[in-house]
Formats: sequence, structure tokens, C-alpha cells
Amino acid sequence: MSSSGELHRRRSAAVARGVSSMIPAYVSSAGGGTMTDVDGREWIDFAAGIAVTNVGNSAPKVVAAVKAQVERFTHSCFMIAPYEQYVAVCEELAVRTPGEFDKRTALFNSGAEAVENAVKIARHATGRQAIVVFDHAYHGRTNLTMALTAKVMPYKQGFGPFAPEIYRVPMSYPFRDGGRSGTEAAAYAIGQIEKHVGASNVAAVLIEPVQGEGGFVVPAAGFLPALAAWSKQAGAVFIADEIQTGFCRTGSWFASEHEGVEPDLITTAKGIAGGLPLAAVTGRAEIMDAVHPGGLGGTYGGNPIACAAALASIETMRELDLAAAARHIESVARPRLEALAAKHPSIGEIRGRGAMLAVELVVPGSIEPEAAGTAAVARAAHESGLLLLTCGTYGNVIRLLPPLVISDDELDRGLTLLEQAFATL
Ligand code: PLZ
Repeated sequence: MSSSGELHRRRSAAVARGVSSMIPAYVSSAGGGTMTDVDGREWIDFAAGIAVTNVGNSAPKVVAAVKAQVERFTHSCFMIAPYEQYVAVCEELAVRTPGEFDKRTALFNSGAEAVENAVKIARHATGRQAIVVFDHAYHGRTNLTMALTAKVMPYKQGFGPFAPEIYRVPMSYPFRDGGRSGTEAAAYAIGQIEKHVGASNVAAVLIEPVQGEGGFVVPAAGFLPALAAWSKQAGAVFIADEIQTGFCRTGSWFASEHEGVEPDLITTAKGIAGGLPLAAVTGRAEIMDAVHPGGLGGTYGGNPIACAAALASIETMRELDLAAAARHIESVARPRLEALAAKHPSIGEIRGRGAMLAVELVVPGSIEPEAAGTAAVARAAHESGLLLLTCGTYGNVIRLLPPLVISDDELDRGLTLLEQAFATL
């Protein structure tokens, strides 16, 4: 096998530089809570491929299901010749997503594609156009989803013009909005919607129940339920983007459940299929089925191999109770992070839910973001063999997203490396 150095030289001459990588090492294999590179170095995985391999890399059931499916047929296109695996994934999603009502699902390839389709469906069902999104939101990199995403650099810079009829309102961000309560923050956002957009023009309110790329922002209690209630009253579709929070990540199957919110539509991807590309829009039957036959689709959406992987992933999550595993990870990691915060005045806040935990760095004694220190901690972590991601509008948040099957020993080793990385501050 080529070394990472050789692969990097080949890459520089062949791969577009717009597609960048966090570490210079090339993957050879991965599983559980670790990854091994082509030079034989082992890494502790606190990234899970950005919240994708919740069941771990090459999870046994996923591998078996994919092998069996790939030998039967690889693709027929569901729009031409349908197959059971697609239907079974939609049945699972109806059961697993919050809300007891009649649901329908459509399958796609990526998170961005799911969000685009949720917007298409909401517009079709309401006959309205305006989409309300939030500060710090991340919804993807396609043209429509760039418009929905807040941060310009690197996601939007130079890629305009962007889609119209997207309206951004303030998010509940307790650490940065003066500690507004959920109801106060919702009243403020709703006031902006009513004045700047007009309730009767709103097709959908689209929100990540815990923001991902934007900084692992957990809204104050009451914010999400108030927005869902307002949407219902306004005749707008309430869409939860659970692409990063879904599939046991936050300690329940979906983050909306923490506050008893039942979204009209929910977008999922990432953790759904243990690393194979699959995404979904699931929601109220009357909204989903407002779209005419043939109005939704795509060549690969709900590919049979990806569906087989999804069914095996979901079974694995249920069998191993990975929601409980996420809560266990939090119970181990949070006290360690709190202790770290007590030692480092540059840590402004520890937050998150389940195995979606964050450390926000600030200039000591203020809430001014500390991006350089954050980058330095991440670099030190990478040098020591810890796959660690940052996030946040201000680039000052360190995020923990381990596979939910990480062992206690691997988790402990990863946390120790993180603690050591902070010592470089
Ligand atoms: N919605 C909430 O987190 C993807 C993107 C990383 P795709 N987040 C990781 C990057 O820099 O591209 C994401 C998300 C939420 C939508 C998406 C988009 O999902 O599968 O990347 O299209």
C-alpha cells in the first residue's frame, strides 16, 4: 500500500483543492472507536465521519447485509422497478421518527438533497414560498441549501447568486444571546417572522433541533416547542433537520424527542445507513402526498445497497441500544470536559446532548470567540492521533462525535488526548 506521503503527492495533482481534508493521513481500515492509516498508525475516532458511523465502521450486520444485497442486485432505480428494501426503510422511519400519525417517506442520496426535497414538498403542500431558517444554520452545499446555510466562508463564498425567499431569524443560543429563555427567544424570532416575512407567506420553518456545523448550539428549553406551535397556527410546515442529530446520537432516536416535539417533516441522512449514502424525508402523510406522482425522485435515491445497510444499521442501533450508549458516553465525557473547563479559563461553555458534545472557546473573561486557540487544540489533537472536529460560526467550538459503539477504553484514551491537547493553550 502507498504511504500517506505518496498518496498526498498523487492527490495534489489529481484532486480539486476545493475538496480539503482535516488530516494528512490516508485511511486503511476503521472500526469500533478507531481508525488505522496506511502507515499503520492508529487514531481514536471522535468524528465518526461527521456523525455518520454511529454503529461503527464496517459494523458486522451492515457488512453482511451489503454483501448479500450486492450479490442479488446493485441497482434497478426505484422509479423504474421497485424493491422491498426501499419500502422497509420507509416503514422503519415511520415507526422510529417522533409522532404517532400516518407518515410517508421518500429516499434520497445526501442530506442536502433531503433538505431540498423537504422544502419542495412544503412549498407544494402549502402553496407558499417563504422558508424561515436560523442564524448559525447548516443545511448543505447545493444551491438551495447554501441559501439556507448561514456561514459564508467556506460554504458560500463566490458561489452565488443564491435562491430567493429564504429568511433568517435569530436562534436561541443561551451562551451568546444573554441567556434568553426559550420562550423569550422564540417570541423574538416569531416577531421577526411576522414583521419581516408575514405569517401567511411562510411555507416552512426549518431548524436543526441541536445545531451541528453552526456550533452544537442547544436552544433553550421551550424554543423548539414554541416554534412548532407557531408553525401549526400559521399553517406552515415545521421541518426538523435531524441529519446530524438523528439515529441515537443525542441519547434518543431523534433530538426532537427531548422536548416532545413532533415535526411535520423530518430530514435524515448520515447515521441512517452506517456509512452508505442514503437520506430521507419523512412526515405527515397529507403533506408528503400533496406532491403529484412523479414529482419526487432521482436515479439513485434509495439505492438497494444503501437501503440494506440502513436496515442493518437500524437493527444494530436497536439491538445494542445505541441511544443508551450515547447517554453513557455523555456520562463519561461530560464530567471530564467540565473538569477541563475548570482548569482552562478559555473554555466558555461545555454543552451538547448525548454523544454530541461541544467545548466553546473564548477570550478569558469574555464571550469573544477564540478561533486560533481552537485550531491549535485541534492541531495538537491530530498530532497525537485523535480525530477531532471543530465547528461554529466563529470557528471556536470543539465537537465530540464518537461512534456510539466506542469502547470505554477508547473513549478514555481519546479524552486523555483531548486534555493533553488543551495543555498546549
Ligand atoms: N443538514 C444538519 O449536518 C451535513 C457537512 C460537512 P450532506 N453536515 C456535514 C461539510 O463541510 O460539507 C448536514 C448537516 C445538517 C444537512 C447536512 C448536509 O448533508 O449529506 O453533507 O449533504
